[in-house]
Amino acid sequence: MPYDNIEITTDGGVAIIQLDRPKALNALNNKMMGEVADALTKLEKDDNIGCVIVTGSDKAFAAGADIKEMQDTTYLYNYKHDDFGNKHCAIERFRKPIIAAVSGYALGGGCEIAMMCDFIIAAETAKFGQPEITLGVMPGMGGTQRLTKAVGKAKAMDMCLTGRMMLAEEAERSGLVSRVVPLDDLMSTAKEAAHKIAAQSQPIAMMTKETINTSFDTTLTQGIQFERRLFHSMFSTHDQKEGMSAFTEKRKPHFKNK
Ligand code: DAK
Repeated sequence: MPYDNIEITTDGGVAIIQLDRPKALNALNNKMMGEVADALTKLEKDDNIGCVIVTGSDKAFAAGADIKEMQDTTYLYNYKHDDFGNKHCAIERFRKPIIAAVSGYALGGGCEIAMMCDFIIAAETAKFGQPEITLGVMPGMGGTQRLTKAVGKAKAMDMCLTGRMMLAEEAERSGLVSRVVPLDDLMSTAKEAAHKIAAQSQPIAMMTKETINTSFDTTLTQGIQFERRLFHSMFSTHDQKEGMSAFTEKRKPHFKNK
């Protein structure tokens, strides 16, 4: 899969999407977002892939949307085309587990893309921020909503209104990231987590992700009902029988994704 702005590598059941515009600190332009969307569409169809990692460089996960590309666009252009909007939805819509491995700047759209992933593993060098207000705009890919749900109103208001950055330690304390590790350990930690996920039953992992995400859009009662229905449905799978048999037989399960 040759792309100009991202690199894809696979390692067993894990695919890594590396954002690769180093001269612009991985600023997200239309082409890059199109490539990410295309890659995710293919990875979702690829039965061998059970988990995806999105990462950047040591210096920048992504320093936001490409300001130079968007500065002269107009309201009508953005409203009619919504290129960026449609493309970023590929990450939101991706149904398999997806992890963001963040080092350096994750700003603006970069922070928003990381938050679209299922969880974020951060290097000690990570810096998160929604500095759009300093450009005369505000977050436009879900930042006002996802950041608030992740870190609460006080910190979301603080970050979006002042544009300040949050370092890795504060991000972990606030619930934005699941783990912070030394930079040298970032990719090995992310890969270990991704391999662990890819070794599980794919449909069960997808249903688990879908169920957790449902909690953001529904009442507790409806969410619990949704969980119970999917839980019941899991007993129609081979992998439930295999997982429980393996436990009682004291062996490793061999999931078949069915
Ligand atoms: N866009 C374009 N170029 C960028 C960039 C960006 N976001 N960030 C950095 N670069 C470029 C710089 O212009 C510079 O290029 P040259 O001048 O060398 O050609 C190169 O990357 C290196 O950057 P610096 O020289 O500035 O590096 P420093 O280490 O001094 O500073 C920095 C690093 C990350 C603190 C700084 O670069 C910075 O403040 N960058 C901008 C951060 C930012 O404001 N990000 C938010 C962007 S707005 C939408 C929805 C959402 C969005 C857009 C559309 N729709 C639904 C349509 C999202 C908007 C945003 O994300």
